[in-house]
Amino acid sequence: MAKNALPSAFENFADARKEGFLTVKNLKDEGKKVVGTFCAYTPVEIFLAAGAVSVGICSFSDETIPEAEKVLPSNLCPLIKSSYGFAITEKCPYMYFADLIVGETTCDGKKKMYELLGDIKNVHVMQLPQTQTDEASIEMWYKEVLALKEKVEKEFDVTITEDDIKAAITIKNEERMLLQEFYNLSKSCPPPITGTEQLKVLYGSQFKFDYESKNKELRDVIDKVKKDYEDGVENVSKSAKRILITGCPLAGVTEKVVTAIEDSGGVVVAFENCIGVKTADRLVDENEEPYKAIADRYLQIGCSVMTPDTNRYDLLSRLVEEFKVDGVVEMTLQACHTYAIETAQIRKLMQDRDVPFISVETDYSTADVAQLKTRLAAFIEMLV
Ligand code: BJ8
Repeated sequence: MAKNALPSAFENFADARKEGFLTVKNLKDEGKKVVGTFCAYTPVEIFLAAGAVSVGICSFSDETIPEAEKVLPSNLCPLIKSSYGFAITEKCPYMYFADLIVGETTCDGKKKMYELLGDIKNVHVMQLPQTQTDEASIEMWYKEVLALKEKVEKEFDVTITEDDIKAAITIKNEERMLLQEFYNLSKSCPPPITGTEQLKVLYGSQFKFDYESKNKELRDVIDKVKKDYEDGVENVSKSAKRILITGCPLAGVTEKVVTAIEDSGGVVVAFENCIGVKTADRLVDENEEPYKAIADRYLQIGCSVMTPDTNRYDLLSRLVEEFKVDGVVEMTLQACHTYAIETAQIRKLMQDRDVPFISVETDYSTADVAQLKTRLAAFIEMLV
């Protein structure tokens, strides 16, 4: 079996977050505005249309949690503590450079943290409805999207024209279609790449701020992976068990879950989490009124903060079929009540489809690496 050498374009994504620090600093020096975002519900087309750079500032390391715990309760989701910790310690360059931070009323922990963050940073909070189908929620979110446009125009002293917003929708849709094409490569049996490799591109692509060159790099990586596969290069064993990961956002230290799976005879073929399929699956309708189309698209993202979370269930049902998964691993972060409670519904959903399911709870420490490995190895071992 020939071993696949990682295409060079692939490696371009591996250190994108770190390399992006300097890029953002340079962009700031050139006078660009920077917007920090926390959630998949944030309509980034508005920042793009305003000529600003947007960057995800959710943090995935335990480095600043002790500082955060001087203010926040220790029994709180590590993503919230870590992100707040990076803000107060000024250790995250993206957070530091952000002229504006946009959050949404998603879970209780995040929305209360934004109030504290507002004391030290320029924070705008969008009121996110908790349901996705009733007219009042749809109308409310549309108004929130329009309010964000006005806020950005005022803050950055720009006017977003109809052409600006339409161009932003088009280029962001292009990125989504390329990401779809990329992760859909793993529908093949065996998949052409490991989950660790897939994650590098999905996560790294968030930290590339020039959309034209990013989309070109995505095109390159897709073409190279495809060509290697067609040439018979086998990067993943045919016997590897095909795993879908769902649950809380996964990156940084929580990649320990992916490592545990892939060191135990599994291969992650799909990430349903934020940074994975759920953020790229739906396009903004380019034939509708732009802000209505943006509002409609974002509100339909499946996340446990919604009640009921039907779109997550529908997406998961589709993905387990399309990616021919052998098992589903859910990762929840400690003290994330919405995902932890929804585990019961996801377990039932998978039982009804005869798909083996396991849920693991973790945090941003490395103390549970061995325990995760034991549990996930046992899960993969029993997959037929
Ligand atoms: S769309 S997943 S990014 S809300 S912060 S809910 S882990 S307790 S991040 Fe999220 Fe938007 Fe949904 Fe995605 Fe739980 Fe922690 Fe809250 Fe969290």
